[in-house]
Amino acid sequence: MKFANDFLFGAATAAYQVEGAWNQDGKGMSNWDEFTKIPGKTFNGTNGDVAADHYNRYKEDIALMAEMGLESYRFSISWPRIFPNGDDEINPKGIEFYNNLIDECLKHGIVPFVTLYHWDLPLTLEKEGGWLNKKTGEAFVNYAKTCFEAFGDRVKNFITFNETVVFCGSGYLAGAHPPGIQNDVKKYFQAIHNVFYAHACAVLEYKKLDLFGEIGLSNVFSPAFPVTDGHEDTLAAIHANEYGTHWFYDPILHGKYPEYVIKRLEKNGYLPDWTTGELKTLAKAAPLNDFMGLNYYQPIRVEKISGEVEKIEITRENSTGSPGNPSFDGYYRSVKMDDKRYTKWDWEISPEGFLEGLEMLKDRYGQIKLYITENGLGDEDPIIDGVICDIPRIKFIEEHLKSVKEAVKRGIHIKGYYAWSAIDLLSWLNGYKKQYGFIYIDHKNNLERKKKMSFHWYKNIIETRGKEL
Ligand code: 8VR
Repeated sequence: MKFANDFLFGAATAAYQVEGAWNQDGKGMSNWDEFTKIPGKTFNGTNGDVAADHYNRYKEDIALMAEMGLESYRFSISWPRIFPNGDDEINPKGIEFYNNLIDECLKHGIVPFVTLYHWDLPLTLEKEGGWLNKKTGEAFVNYAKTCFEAFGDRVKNFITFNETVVFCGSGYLAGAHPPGIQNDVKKYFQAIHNVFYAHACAVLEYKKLDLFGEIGLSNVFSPAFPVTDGHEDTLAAIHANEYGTHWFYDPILHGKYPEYVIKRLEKNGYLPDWTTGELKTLAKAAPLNDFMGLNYYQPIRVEKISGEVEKIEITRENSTGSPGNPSFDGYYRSVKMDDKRYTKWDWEISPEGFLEGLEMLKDRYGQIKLYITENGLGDEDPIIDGVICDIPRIKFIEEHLKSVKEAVKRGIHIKGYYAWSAIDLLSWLNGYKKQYGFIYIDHKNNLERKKKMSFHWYKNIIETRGKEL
């Protein structure tokens, strides 16, 4: 079986991680421009000031993507490039840059797939309370509308938000992302709701414009599985899926939050402040949502915690996806298992968990249109005689594409696959050490681009539409 001709083989990036040019052409400061300069927050103090300098070298990069045969490029727009202060004045140079980037993609027959919010919030808005302030949501909708009007004639796929669980969880529970707040559960749930309400409003605005494209959101997809089939661990997995998956998918796809979680949040005083009007808007926007983007890296394995709740010691390392943390309410703990495979950063490698998770999603949400908007392997790629031998990455993507193929065969509606990442880029907290790309960036040699082994491999997969998988 081959992948259908309208299935998109793509790759992704995010503005802060690739663009650099942090203060070029009138761009405003983002929360990340500030946060990465605080000592101890990132690996070796790395930041995105220059990153891969994609802002200045996008033509070269798109040409390489075209050479690889890429059918679609998922990138994000930097909000502070468009609105340096978050709202009020538009920066025409920002609009111009993304017009050029989009046109460059189209020139090469690459479908631009645009994320509006991949975590770089205008600093002015962060200072006024960030996602806890409902004004940020209003500013987002204005920014989104500006993008729809400026780019919506050529961009037919918009993702509003990338991984709400990560920027809210890392921002208000782990303190590892801006605004760097730790263990504030109430704020965590409030921020998530404000984001989802902004998403719903943006969807409604988009539909008003009749641009005949599609709009959706990208969520982390990390299905939870119990470590044993015992009753307690099974309960732990139900609990984890309710808080980690349903809480993030239900409001988008069903237009309401899951009862199970609402009840518990009410009891603990964590329920967000929301209005009936906001809840109605979620319900109104849900059926207009065209697709769901899934960022799949790993499942989580969980066990029920019995007895005393352990204190969560948050470090930069354990806040970025590796197992070992109890849930914030001390109900379950994520664990590393002896019989599973892990990356160098302790992320589990599980194409089986991917497939099983996709079945779980189908059971709950039915036949919704899905895009795999991220999937990939973070590694330190060996260079042997000048060749970047990223064989583990090839293996990783191959195994996961096989799961996608099998899912499609079973009737799951997946319309595209975006490897994370198109080119090597800045990892938010792990610097340039953790690589994901098909294209290597030589930081010692003027950011020169080099094709990795996976570049050639992916080119062949695309050319043959995954026939051999
Ligand atoms: C996703 C994010 C993306 C990347 C990839 C890989 C990190 C990284 C944490 O959660 O959307 O921006 O972020 O995962 O991992 O290393 O930068």
